Amino acid sequence: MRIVVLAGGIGGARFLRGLKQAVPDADITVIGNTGDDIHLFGLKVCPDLDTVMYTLGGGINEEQGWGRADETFHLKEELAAYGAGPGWFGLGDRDFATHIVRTQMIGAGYPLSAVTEALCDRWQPGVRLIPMTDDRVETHVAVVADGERKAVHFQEYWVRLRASVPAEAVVPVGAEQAKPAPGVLEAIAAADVILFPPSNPIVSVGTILAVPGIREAIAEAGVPVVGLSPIVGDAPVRGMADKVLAAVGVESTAAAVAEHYGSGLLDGWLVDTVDAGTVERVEAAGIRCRAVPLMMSDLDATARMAQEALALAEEVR
Ligand code: GDP
Ligand code: FO1
Ligand code: CA
Repeated sequence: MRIVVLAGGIGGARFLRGLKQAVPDADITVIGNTGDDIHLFGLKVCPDLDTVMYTLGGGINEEQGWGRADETFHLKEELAAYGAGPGWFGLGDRDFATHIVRTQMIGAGYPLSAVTEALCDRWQPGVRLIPMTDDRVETHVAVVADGERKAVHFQEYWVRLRASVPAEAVVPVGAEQAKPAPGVLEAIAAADVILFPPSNPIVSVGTILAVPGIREAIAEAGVPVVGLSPIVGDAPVRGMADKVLAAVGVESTAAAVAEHYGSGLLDGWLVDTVDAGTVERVEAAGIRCRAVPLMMSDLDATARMAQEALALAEEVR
């Protein structure tokens, strides 16, 4: 079975671990969000691609959900001693090596998709990981801080400001001009099923869908498209989805997120059992909906979520 998954970072990566356990023989292609990417110290950092690669490859810091296990921060401390910032972004020594290799290869002329493939040669994530685009896309968030309206990089909004100020708009800068990376549209066209993991619907899946051609290819693939809600009990399980949903005028409920994707894109939607009361509302929007446990508390629970998503895909096929 050929499965295509549109993934952000932690939510996407953890779901993928469960999916791999649920269907070990599946041929899984992951289209990764690159809107979170940031250039720091002359290096290109791709948090969501790295989170997927490290999580599936066994190198992730499990408690944190991002960055490397067994990490140290000597380089960051040395940079800070020179006054070289930003100090608010925690790049570890082991992680730095990834960004150095990536930046070196990009400088040598390789596209990000080829670089990601090379990095995955080491990590062997057991899926084909493709960035949504080889072009530069950066999510910016419009905020009002100190009485002034300004746009900040998504990482600055999330990591430096801790999403403590309201987001007024979310803009995937560069997305309109971006082209899907080689292999993205081909994987979608060849898929037997397309899954939206419980990733952020705005700054993860939404950014991938903002690359011209990707949304259209999914809608036209003619195969079941099934998503799992990242919103449980009217709040994100972790992260700032509520803040960025508010910025686009979508309430933080599992049903509203399904409606935001819409029946033109989604065929099936899983909500958590605590949100069973919203199943009818989602179905009224033309999207088949089931309530099942959606907490990725351990690998087995996550594998069951993946099984439920695939079962729903068969129902709507
Ligand atoms: P990020 O790029 O690291 O923010 O990760 P993603 O975009 O892939 O996923 C973030 C989303 O995952 C958040 O909106 C969370 O609510 C959701 N999430 C995290 N853990 C769980 C879980 O156990 N169950 C569900 N349903 N959603 C989760
Ligand atoms: N998240 C943080 O909350 N603080 C950090 O200092 C931080 C550093 C960091 C470095 C590399 C990397 O791949 C991810 C990192 N993240 C950090 C996570 C990153 O902000 C993610 O993009 C968000 O969690 C949302 O996707
Ligand atoms: Ca992300």
